[in-house]
Amino acid sequence: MTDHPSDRAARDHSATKQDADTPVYDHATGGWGSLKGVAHIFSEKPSAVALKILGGLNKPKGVMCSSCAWAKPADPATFEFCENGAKATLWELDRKKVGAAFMDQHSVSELKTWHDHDLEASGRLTEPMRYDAESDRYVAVSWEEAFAGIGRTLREMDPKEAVFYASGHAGLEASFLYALFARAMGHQNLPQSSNMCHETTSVNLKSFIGTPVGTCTLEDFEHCDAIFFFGQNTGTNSPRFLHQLKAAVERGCRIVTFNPLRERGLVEFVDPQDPMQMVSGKSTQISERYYQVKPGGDIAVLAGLMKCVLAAEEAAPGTVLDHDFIASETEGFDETVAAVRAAPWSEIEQHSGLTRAMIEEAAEIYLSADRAIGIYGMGLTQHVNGWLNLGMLCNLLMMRGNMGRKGAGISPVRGHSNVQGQRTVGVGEKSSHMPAGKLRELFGIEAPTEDGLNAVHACEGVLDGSVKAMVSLGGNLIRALPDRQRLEEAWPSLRLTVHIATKLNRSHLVPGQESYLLPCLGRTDEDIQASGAQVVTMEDSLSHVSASVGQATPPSEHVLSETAIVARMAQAVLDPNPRLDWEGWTANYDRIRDLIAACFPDDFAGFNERMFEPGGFYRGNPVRERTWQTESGKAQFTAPMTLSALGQAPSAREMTLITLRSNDQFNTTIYGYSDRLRGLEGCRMVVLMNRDEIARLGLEEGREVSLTCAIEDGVTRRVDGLTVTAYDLPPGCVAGYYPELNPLVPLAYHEKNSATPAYKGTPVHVLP
Ligand SMILES: Nc1nc2c(c(=O)[nH]1)N[C@H]1C(S)=C(S)[C@@H](COP(=O)(O)OP(=O)(O)OC[C@H]3O[C@@H](n4cnc5c(=O)[nH]c(N)nc54)[C@H](O)[C@@H]3O)O[C@H]1N2
Ligand SMILES: Nc1nc2c(c(=O)[nH]1)N[C@H]1C(S)=C(S)[C@@H](COP(=O)(O)OP(=O)(O)OC[C@H]3O[C@@H](n4cnc5c(=O)[nH]c(N)nc54)[C@H](O)[C@@H]3O)O[C@H]1N2
Ligand SMILES: [Mo]
Repeated sequence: MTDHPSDRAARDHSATKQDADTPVYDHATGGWGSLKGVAHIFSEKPSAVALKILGGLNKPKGVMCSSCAWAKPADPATFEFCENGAKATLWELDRKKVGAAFMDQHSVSELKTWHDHDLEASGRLTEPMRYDAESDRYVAVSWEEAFAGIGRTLREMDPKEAVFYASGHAGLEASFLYALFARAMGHQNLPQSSNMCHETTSVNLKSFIGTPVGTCTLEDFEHCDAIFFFGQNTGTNSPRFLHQLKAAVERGCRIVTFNPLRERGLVEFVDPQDPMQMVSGKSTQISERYYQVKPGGDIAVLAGLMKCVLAAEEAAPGTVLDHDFIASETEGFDETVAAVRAAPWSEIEQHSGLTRAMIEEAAEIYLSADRAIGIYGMGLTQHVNGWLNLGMLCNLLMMRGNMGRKGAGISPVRGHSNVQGQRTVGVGEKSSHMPAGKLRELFGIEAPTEDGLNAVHACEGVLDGSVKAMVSLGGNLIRALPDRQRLEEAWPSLRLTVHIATKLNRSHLVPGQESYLLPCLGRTDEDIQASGAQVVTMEDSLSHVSASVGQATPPSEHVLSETAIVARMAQAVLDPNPRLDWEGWTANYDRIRDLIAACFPDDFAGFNERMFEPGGFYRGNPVRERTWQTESGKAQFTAPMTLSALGQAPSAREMTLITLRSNDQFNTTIYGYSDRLRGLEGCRMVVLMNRDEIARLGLEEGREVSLTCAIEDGVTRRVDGLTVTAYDLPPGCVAGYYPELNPLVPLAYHEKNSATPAYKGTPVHVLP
């Protein structure tokens, strides 16, 4: 894709304001900067309701923050929210309105030239609308007409031609009905945002240790002696976690981080709720050691660490490995050890970009810890060999029995606030995601037996014409997916597109032949149904389920809850079935929670009674009892068959592209143009690389360049107009922002087992 109009708008938004020198933000994360960071979101003074909602955020009887999925402590701080949580909350409480009057003034073609920031900043969607091709505008439609139209068109097609996408926002109630609706209709094409995110986790952790989710709870962070961090940017993406990390450091826990960028949050932190730190400016150093690994270099790092553990065991036999654990709980240890021993240090150094001495130093910290936790994020999952990243991290932990005991385990940090929970209640393309027996028993539904489409496969279906309808429960698929240009071209041939959304985004501007924009309540909004005020529930990264109580007046009387919209769509599409009481369920969400408990009794027994427990109720995890729900019934060691997580080794002319989130965005929602914690301001159309690489490529700072994808498959993938910016990165790689650079990532370039796009390791050329 060449210069995209919306990206041009981003570039022109303001001149690049880089420091003359390599940008650095040398202040700690948190502190006064985090308070100032929220200020630009306020166009006006926050209302009393907004302040009340912020004060109750992530506390029992409050709103559960719609920003990240980090856990809600049972004994919350005075302010249990962060800078980005405040931004997300205020962004949703926007009093500006986008309805038919707004659309009358702006054609869809015009809106397409707007930047993502300006689209969402226009305000909350306030009435249902339908795209009118003749006037190229969204026009008002009644809810009755909208549901009748959707029902008619979906009934006309083969159910398997429809795809129901869910971004991880909606509560468990709407999500469960959505998953049920799809299966009652006769398909399980239920891709979810996790397909672009932690699907690597869901698929591969399940096969290694028998659980698709992390094994730790907040209590474990009070008992661990060491934490190993791989590719997760806490300071921006889950800032509340910094409180547990600070407490851990203060009691002597040692933290080691591997990340190509020196992300400030993992370097140091000033707790905005600690008056002494705020006044003195004194910070807590978070990582004792910080290693700037090359992208895709973590398998090599982990192989190096494992070699050090083996060497220590040789030096003091019987004292280092947890022989009992390995013998009784695991399989595959000997093959794995053989492969690790065979991996030469020279190759480990080459792939990781770190020296043997550095890895040995990190290993000493691992060996000093009786209890260790492994943390990771997109830096491990969004690679072609992401599966092996995870396998190797499990290996390292399991060598010393760091699974299934207090203060130990593996903890993927999830993204969307309910992304994990949606999967727990059946939003997923596999038959195993929803028990067929229960569907039969409870509703008399015969669920499809063949698996449906995940995000990548659904897109392939849009490209080849086999997918004909795309319904989106939140999200911004066209911006979030790889290969944007190809998808934008194919999307308009869809017969039906339906968006259930709070705010206008770019995906809404690529309508199918028949297209509806359906405004829904956000999490902060009061949700009144026939039986009274309702609550919705969500599951956090540590598998705790909490209720969220909306409190703001909805943006208009024409906005429906996500639960109501899903239920009414289902009614419009499905033949009447007395056991599917869509109206009764919408009237009282307690009844939906009873159904969830009936369908998933192990996870949700007593759901309605437990959802207000401080900190949420724990779903449990079999690994904590050392029960391994794998095929063999044992935990699996994984032999490294390669030392690189990249799909292809970059040639000398190629650079590995990392796509990043700034501190001023939530996925495709761009709050502003500041990446404060990285010292970058004003412009998102940048390509970051280190000074030596800039010189090696014959470039200079401030120069505009293009990036092209180096994978040759007959498609040209290109982004122009990127300003070269010096940044402290390892050699051989460049970084830039998601979603601006998504046109460079091929749809087919994804993690092997789960099809998670390789957004952190795409080979590119830099063109002057
Ligand atoms: N404010 C804010 N919060 C968010 C989001 C947001 O956009 N904004 N998004 C939410 C969502 S959906 C998600 S999934 C999470 C994402 O949160 P994270 O998992 O933190 O994801 P990213 O910021 O994409 O990348 C994480 C880190 O990986 C590093 N990295 C890149 N490649 C490699 C590699 O090969 N190895 C290693 N070790 N590190 C690497 C990057 O430098 C970056 O620091 O955050 C959630 N929270
Ligand atoms: N290059 C690159 N691409 C990536 C990534 C990356 O690291 N690099 N990360 C990937 C990841 S981890 C993820 S999770 C995906 C995210 O992909 P998505 O989940 O599809 O995208 P979001 O940007 O989170 O969706 C934002 C939109 O959601 C709607 N919305 C907000 N709140 C609500 C609500 O309460 N209800 C409803 N119905 N709608 C709401 C608004 O209309 C808003 O415009 O992107 C992926 N894409
Ligand atoms: Mo995500």
